[in-house]
Amino acid sequence: MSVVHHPRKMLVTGGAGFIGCNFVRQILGEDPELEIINLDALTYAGHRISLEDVENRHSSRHHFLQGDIRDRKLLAEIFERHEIDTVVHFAAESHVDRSIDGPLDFIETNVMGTAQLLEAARSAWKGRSDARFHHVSTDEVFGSLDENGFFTEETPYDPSSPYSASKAASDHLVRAWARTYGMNVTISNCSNNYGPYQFPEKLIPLMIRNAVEGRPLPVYGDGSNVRDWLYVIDHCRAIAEVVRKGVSGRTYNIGGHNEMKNLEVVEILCDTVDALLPGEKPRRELITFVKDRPGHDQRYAIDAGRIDRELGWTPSVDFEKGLRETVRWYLDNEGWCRAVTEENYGGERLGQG
Ligand code: NAD
Ligand code: TDX
Repeated sequence: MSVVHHPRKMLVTGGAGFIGCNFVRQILGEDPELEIINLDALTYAGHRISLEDVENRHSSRHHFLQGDIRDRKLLAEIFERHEIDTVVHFAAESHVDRSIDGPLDFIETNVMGTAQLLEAARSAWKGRSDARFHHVSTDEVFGSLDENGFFTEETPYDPSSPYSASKAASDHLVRAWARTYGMNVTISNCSNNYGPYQFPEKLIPLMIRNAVEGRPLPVYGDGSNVRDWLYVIDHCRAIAEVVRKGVSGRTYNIGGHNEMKNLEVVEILCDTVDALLPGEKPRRELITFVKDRPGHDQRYAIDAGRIDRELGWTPSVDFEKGLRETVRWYLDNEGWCRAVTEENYGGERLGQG
């Protein structure tokens, strides 16, 4: 049934990570009546510094709590004390390469953590239909495409990596809680995000950083793998639409209409860095082909027709513009990059199995 949902007390999990911090910043700016409890364990990927401006600007409506989604007692206290009416669940281990090196953390957080959160919501909400649980997921649950076709909401699940298998499991749990307990849930599966505050282990920020510092740009395999790039601000707008207007029990695919081979992405990045920060040699010379990722999905492409038809959402930021903004943001925020990586990531290759 289509009923507009008005979030008032929102529990955001993983709101100190890349997409979560952008979401919190955006939705608090848009909705002056919304209050957010931001629960994040601050793993290597989550940093308070990504929320500095949010905490200054919205101190009365943004409450940060450091804690783990697997901590059921903490969750119960949060639901009770803050009278949560909406959950937007981002918290996850999110990097495919790390899931190849150490899959169990992914099962713990992505599967068990989601189950704990669902149970906490079920027990606090007791069948309320006006409280909503939104689960943020990925197109990687659908596996890999060859050169044809798109993932729709009906595409069968066929995950390849421990990361995508754990996200697939969490999607199934959310649907099961809707069918079995009547919980009001929505799910979104989106393509690769890029933009400000992304931890520099992922392709785009890693390449920007390496290009700026004159280090090799490691392209896996022959660089022909295709991803559909979505600007994080567009993604956050889509999530807000689904939370407010999505049909209970329904899944929405979110994509950028922007398929590109990895090698092309890296080349455009090199040219963008060259234009904004001219160097002695073209950065394309730093491109280095390296051993492929085990189980590397060849192509992802999203059919985002449902969210367009039903909720009127389409991506608005074109890739070259989004990438320019992103490169500029990383150039202007080298201090952020240093702060989030200094203790735990030096740009080394991850995920060789
Ligand atoms: P991220 O790794 O940048 O952030 C994840 C956040 O979750 C971090 O702040 C981390 O501290 C927190 N966290 C991890 N384990 C936790 C735990 N046990 N308890 C509480 N907090 C915990 O990830 P992201 O890129 O912002 O992704 C957010 C969500 O979106 C994830 O669920 C991911 O699967 C999904 N997603 C991401 C992309 C993408 O391109 N980045 C694409 C599709 C879907
Ligand atoms: O150094 C690299 N070289 C390279 O060629 C890295 C880090 C990646 N790659 C390739 C692998 C992928 O084909 O670039 C592509 C993008 O890689 P990632 O940035 O690691 O993203 P991906 O594996 O596609 O997963 C991302 O999108 C879906 C997010 O990390 C997931 O959280 C999300 O669910």
